[in-house]
Amino acid sequence: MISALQKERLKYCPKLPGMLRNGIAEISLQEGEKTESVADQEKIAALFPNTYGEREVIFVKGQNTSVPKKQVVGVILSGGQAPGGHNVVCGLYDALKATDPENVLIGFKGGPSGLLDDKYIIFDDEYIDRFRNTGGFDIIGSGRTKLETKEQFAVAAEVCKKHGITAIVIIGGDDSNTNAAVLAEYFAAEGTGVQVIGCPKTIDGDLKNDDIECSFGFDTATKTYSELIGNIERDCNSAKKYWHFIKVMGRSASHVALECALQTQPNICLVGEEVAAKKMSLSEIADYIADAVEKRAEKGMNFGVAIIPEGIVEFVPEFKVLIAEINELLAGSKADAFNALATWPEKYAFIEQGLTKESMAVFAILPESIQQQLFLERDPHGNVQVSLIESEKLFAAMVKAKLAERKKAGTYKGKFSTQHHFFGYEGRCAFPSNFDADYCYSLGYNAFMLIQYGCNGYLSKVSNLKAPAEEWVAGGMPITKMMNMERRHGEDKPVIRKALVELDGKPFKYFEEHRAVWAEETSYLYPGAIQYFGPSEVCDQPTKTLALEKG
Ligand code: FBP
Repeated sequence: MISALQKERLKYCPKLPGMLRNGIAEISLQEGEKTESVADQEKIAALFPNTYGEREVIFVKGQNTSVPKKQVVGVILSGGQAPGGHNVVCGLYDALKATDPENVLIGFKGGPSGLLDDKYIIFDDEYIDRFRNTGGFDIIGSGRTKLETKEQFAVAAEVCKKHGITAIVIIGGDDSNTNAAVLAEYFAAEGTGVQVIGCPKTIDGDLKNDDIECSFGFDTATKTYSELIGNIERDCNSAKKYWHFIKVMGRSASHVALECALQTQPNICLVGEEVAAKKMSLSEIADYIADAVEKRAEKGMNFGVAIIPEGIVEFVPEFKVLIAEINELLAGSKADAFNALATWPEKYAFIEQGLTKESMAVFAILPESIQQQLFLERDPHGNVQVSLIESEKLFAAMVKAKLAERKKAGTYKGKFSTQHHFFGYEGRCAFPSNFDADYCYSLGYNAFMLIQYGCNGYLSKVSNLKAPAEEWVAGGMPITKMMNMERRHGEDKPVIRKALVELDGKPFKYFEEHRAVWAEETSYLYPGAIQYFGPSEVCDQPTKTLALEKG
C-alpha cells in the first residue's frame, strides 16, 4: 500500500535542463577554461598531481562523441538525509540505461561503509520505479563513515575490481565531496581506471560557492520548516498568549534559519555568523530578544516567534571557551571522578573548582537543565555535543530572567509564556519539492554524462537555477577548483570551503533591512504546505535565498 500522494508523485516526470532533453545521442560535451583552486593553488596542485587543473565542462546540444564502453557504476549516499536523494539515483539510472541497457548501476548500502564491506544491490526498473520523486534515503540507506584513509581506498579499489566498476558516484556534503576528490586522485594515481563523481547534497545549504548555486534538499527542508513556522505564527497571532522559540537544524551555518525567516518574517531570527562577528555574549543575545518582547508588550502584544539556528551557541565566543574547558575538565579518567559524585550539588562544586572564573560566570547564568545537559550529552570522544544543547529552551529561560529583572525595575509590565520546538527531522525526508525533484534528477542524469565523457574528480553541476529548468545549465566542475587548505584536527588539509552565511550577502542584507519592523510589528507570512501540483508560480519557486543571491 502507498499513499495517494506517493502514487501520483511516482508518475511525475522531473524536468531536465534543456540541453539534456534531446536524447543521449545528442548530448555533446564542451570544454571550458582550465581551472585553479580558489586558494593555495601550489599546495593543492602538489597534492592532486593527476586530477588538478582540469577544465570545467558543460553539455550542449550536438553529436554525442563519448567513447562507447560498458559502464558499471557504483553509487553511495553519504551523511544526513536530504529530500531528492532518490531522484539523483533515478536520474543516474535512467541516463545509464538510456545509453546502453547492458550498463549496470550498483547501490552500496548504508553509506560509504557499504563500499568497504561490499554490501550492495543491483538496481532494476522495478526497484527504481518505487522510489521516484520520494523523500528519504531508504533506497539504499546512508551512513556517516568517512572514506578518507589510504587503507580504505585500497579496499574500495578491490571492491571496484571485483565488480568491474568503472565509476563511483558519491552523493554527499562538503566533507564527502572533499573525500571524493581524494579518492579520485588515488584511483588515478593507482591507474585503476575508476572515475569518481560527486553530487552536492545537504539540507544545511553550506555546500555552495561560485560554481554550486545550492545543495539539494535545502529547498524542500526549508519549505517544510517554513510551513510549520507559518502555522505556529498563525496560532500565535490567534491565541496571542505565547512566545514560541523554534530551533531549526542546519549544523554550524545559519542558512536554514535565515531562509525560514525570509519565508515567514518572524519577530526574531538569530544568525550565528552575526553573533560571531559582533562577538555577542549570551547575555547580550538574551537582551536583544527581551527588547523585542518588551516593545511588543508595550503595544499589548505578549506573543511572538523567535527562530534559533542549531549551531548558535558555537558562535558565542564565551560559550566556546566554556565548552573547551568542560571538555578538558572531563578528559580521560577525570570523567570517572565526576560521574562517581552522587548529587548535582556535589557535581556543581566539582565544576566550580575546575572552571576558570570567567567560564564559571557563563555557566552560572545557564538554566540548571542546560547546565546538566552539558555534562550528560557527550560524544564517543567524551566531548560535549553542542548540537544537542536545547538552545531554544536556553534562550527562552534567559529572556525570562531578563524580563523578571526588568519587571522589578518597573520597565516591563507584560506577560511572558513560552513554547519550544525543534524542527530538523521533520524536513529531511519530506517528498521533494518540484525544484528538488527536478534538480536532483538532473544532477544524477548529468553525473552519468560526466562519467560517459571520462571525467574524474568532478562535481555534477547544474546552474542558472533561478530560471525555469529548461534554461538550467548542466555540466561539471573539478572538485579541486573548490578547495583550499584548512587546519583540521591539527593538520593542514585540502578541503572544500564550507559556506557560512555572508553578512554582506543579499539574503542577510534583506533580512537586516526588515528585521526591526518584523520584531515590533506582526508581519508574519504563512507559506503553507509545499504544493506539488498546480500553477508554476506556486509549485516551482526556488528559495528566497537563491532568488536574492541570483536576482
Ligand atoms: P549533513 O551535513 O550530513 O547533510 O547533515 C545534515 C544534518 O541534518 C544537520 O543539519 C544536523 O546537524 C545533522 O545532520 C544531524 O545528523 P544526525 O541525525 O546524524 O545526528
